Amino acid sequence: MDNLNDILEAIKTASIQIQHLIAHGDKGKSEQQNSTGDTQLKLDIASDVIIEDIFASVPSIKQIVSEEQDEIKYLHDNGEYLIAYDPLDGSSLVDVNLAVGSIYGIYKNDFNGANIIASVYVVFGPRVEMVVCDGKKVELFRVQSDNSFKYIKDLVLNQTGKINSPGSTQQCWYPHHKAMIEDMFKDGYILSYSGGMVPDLHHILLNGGGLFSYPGATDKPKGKLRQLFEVFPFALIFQTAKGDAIDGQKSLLEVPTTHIHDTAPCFFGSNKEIDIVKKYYAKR
Ligand code: FDP
Repeated sequence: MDNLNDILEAIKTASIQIQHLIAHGDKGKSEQQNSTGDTQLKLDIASDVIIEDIFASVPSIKQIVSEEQDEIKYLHDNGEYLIAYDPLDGSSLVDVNLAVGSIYGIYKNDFNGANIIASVYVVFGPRVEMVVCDGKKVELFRVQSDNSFKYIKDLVLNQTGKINSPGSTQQCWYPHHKAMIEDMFKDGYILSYSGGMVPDLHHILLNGGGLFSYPGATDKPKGKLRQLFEVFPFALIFQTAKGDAIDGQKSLLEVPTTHIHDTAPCFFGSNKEIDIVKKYYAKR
């Protein structure tokens, strides 16, 4: 990750500022909506400004695009990296004091799944933790009392796990999806779903396995989670951690992107659970 070190340092600096903002900043709603139509919280906007200001001083960054904005921004002509980020995923959970996170996908040449080369996410929970993936390994770091990030361990998934984390509105699930989730519970899987993608996926990674799903459904046939900011960064992490990430059949990193805010149905998990998804989705 050597040539990405400046970016990693920038993310660390931004994360410490965002941590302070979450703890002490204004939690109210703004007057603005983002391009997906969500009313932005003042925390979303302030986190976005923190990250953009810090990335603006990193010469290796060519372009950035934020989940909170409509357009790609051009930073440094000679930069090599393109970064798509969600400054504060699950921000509405701050009000009820649940964990939230920031997600960063680092791309080369173009924003699409085939070009993602690294990803980082930061969980703001009882502790602040950062997970870094360079496509070869997945490393966990934890923020210390002096705001430094201490390496804890590499994250590797087992072949199977216990957690089932099923997203989207149940009454909108297609029958094959409903059958799959119900059969998994009958087989002994345990429900875990906080409504924040970052802590929900972090839980599976730290527990060594399970399944997180946000499927296509009758209300949202292409799912809800955004490819560039949420889906591809976690797909790289799950694949590198010896699990997998699919859209129901194929690898999520093969899903084409035609617009920066495109979404995709998505399934992240350990290998046994991803095989279960393939089996039920082949039957549909
Ligand atoms: P949120 O809308 O609260 O920002 O990215 C969107 C996200 O949260 C994910 O973090 C989370 O997994 C998902 O939406 C939750 O969606 P549902 O409310 O439909 O369960």
